[in-house]
Amino acid sequence: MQVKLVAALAATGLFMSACGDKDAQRAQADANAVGFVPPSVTSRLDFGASMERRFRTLDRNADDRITKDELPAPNARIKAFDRNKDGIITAIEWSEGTLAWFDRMDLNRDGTVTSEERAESRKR
Ligand SMILES: [Ca+2]
Ligand SMILES: [Ca+2]
Repeated sequence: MQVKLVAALAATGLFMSACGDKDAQRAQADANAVGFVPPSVTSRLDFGASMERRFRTLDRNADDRITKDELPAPNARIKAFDRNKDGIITAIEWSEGTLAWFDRMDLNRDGTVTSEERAESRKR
């Protein structure tokens, strides 16, 4: 009797969590469909750190420079980081460029970029 009850509860639990997953998946699919991005706040430090990781990923031969062959696709924003226009983005050009980009998005200059600021800067 006891065992049966536990099994029944476990089965119910499994059933419910399966349902929950489905609901979450559907919610995610709906969100993707309308291009919804959950509200977020990004600090300058976090942004810098994630851009640093991005640089390391792009710099496949780890020579602290992103060369044309390391760029996934022609990208106007990344090209603009190349201040001396030698076709190579150095680690310094990258960090200055990405932080300047962050500062342009940080409309109220409080050191964080909210999803609203991000959306607003995309419109400009
Ligand atoms: Ca490189
Ligand atoms: Ca350069």
